[in-house]
Amino acid sequence: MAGPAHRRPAPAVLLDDNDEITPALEAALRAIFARFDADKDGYLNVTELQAFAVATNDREFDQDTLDQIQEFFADDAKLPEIMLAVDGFMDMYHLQTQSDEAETRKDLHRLGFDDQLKPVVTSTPAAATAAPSSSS
Ligand SMILES: [Ca+2]
Repeated sequence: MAGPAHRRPAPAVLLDDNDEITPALEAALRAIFARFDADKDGYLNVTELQAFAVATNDREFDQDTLDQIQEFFADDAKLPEIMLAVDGFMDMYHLQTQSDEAETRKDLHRLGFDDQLKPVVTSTPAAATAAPSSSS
């Protein structure tokens, strides 16, 4: 079938029929977690969480949000220190996506993923010169 050269496929599904995180979303979330786990210890501490918050929402988490993360998502074995493991990070996004999928999509865009949950390469000069620019 003839069509436009650049068809836009439907956005990737975030939750499957059982309301579970799809493999595509899980892969994106794991990549995001790894990006913000600056010291690579497998946890997001408060400093790393705040870097994530600023990148996603332009502001740090307030104390209420930190309290919720501590209560519901942080690793129990690390309390009272807030240490968010990747499983807790998944749970956090699972809940958010169930209640507000658009918010998760907005976060993913902010964090450099397209509708297909593929990383968007933006800032390397090589890619910029290789890709022909198109006016829209
Ligand atoms: Ca860390």
